[in-house]
Amino acid sequence: MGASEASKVYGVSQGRLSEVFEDFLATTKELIRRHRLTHREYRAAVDFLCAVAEHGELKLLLDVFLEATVDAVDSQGRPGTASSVEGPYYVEGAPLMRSPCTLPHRADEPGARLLFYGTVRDSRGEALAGAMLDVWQADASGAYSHFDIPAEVAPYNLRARVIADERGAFEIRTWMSAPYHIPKDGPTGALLTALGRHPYRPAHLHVKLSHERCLPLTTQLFFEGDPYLDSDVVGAVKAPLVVRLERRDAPDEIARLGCDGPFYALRYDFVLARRAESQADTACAKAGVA
Ligand code: MBD
Ligand code: FE
Repeated sequence: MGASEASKVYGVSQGRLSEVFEDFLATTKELIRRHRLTHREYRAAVDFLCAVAEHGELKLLLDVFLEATVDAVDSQGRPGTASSVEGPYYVEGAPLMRSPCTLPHRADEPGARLLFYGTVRDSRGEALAGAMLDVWQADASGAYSHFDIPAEVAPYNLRARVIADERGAFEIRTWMSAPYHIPKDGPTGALLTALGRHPYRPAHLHVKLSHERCLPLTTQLFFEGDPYLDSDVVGAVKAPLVVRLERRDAPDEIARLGCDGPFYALRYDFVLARRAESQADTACAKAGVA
C-alpha cells in the first residue's frame, strides 16, 4: 500500500478527516451547551441512533435530513442539468441494456406504462454517444426492489444501466411510480411524526448519468401536479427537474410499445458538465500521457 493510500480513511485523507471531524465535535458540543442538554436527553438521542441502526435505517435517516444540503454544496456552479440526491435505494450492478429497452419488470407489473426518452449532451451541446443512464425507481405502490421487494422475487425490478445510442438518444419503457412515503413504522418515521412532519416524497425517477468526457451526474425527475412537490420530506425537488407528462393514445405508438392502451410519455434532454480541460490535461501530465 502506498503512503497516500495508507493515510486515507474511507477514501478521505487524514488531514481532511481531522479538519471536518474536529469541527463536527466542536459544533455538537456547542449545541449541547446552547440547549443545555440533560443527561436523559443525551441518552434518548443515543438510544434513538441505536434503534435507527437496528432497523437498518442509518442511510435513510441521514439521506432524508442531510443529503440535499451536501448536494447543494457539491453541485454549486456546475453547468448542465441540475443534480439531486441519490438517496438510500440505489443498487450497483443493475443489468446493462442498450436503448431502446424495457426495464426489468414482473409479469404483472402494476401501474400505467411510461415512455421515458430524450437525449444526453455535454455543456457545449455535443451529443454524448454511448452515455450511460443508470435508472432506478419505485413501482406503482412505492416499493423499491431489493428493499421492499425481495431480490429473489424480482431482481433489479425497475432498475437498469441503459446505454444511449450513437446520437446520445435514449428510450426507456417503464411504469409510472407513485408518490412515496418513507417507512412510517421505524424510528425515522417516528421522529418525523414527533416533529409534526409528514413522511412523503413526490413520485420520482432516479438517474445517474455518465460519459467519459463528462462529470457524472446524479439526479431525479418529478412530475408536474404531484401533491408533494412543495413539501418533499427530503427537500430534493428543484424546479428544472419537474416535468410534464404527456398522455399518448396514437394506436401505432401503442402497438410499437406493446402497451394495452394509452400511456404516458416523458421527454428529458440531459446536459452533463464537461470535465474541465485543464483538469484533464493535468491528469494526463501526471500519468505521463501525451
Ligand atoms: C427515497 O426514495 C429517496 O429517493 C430518498 C432520497 C430518500 C428516501 C427515500
Ligand atoms: Fe427514491
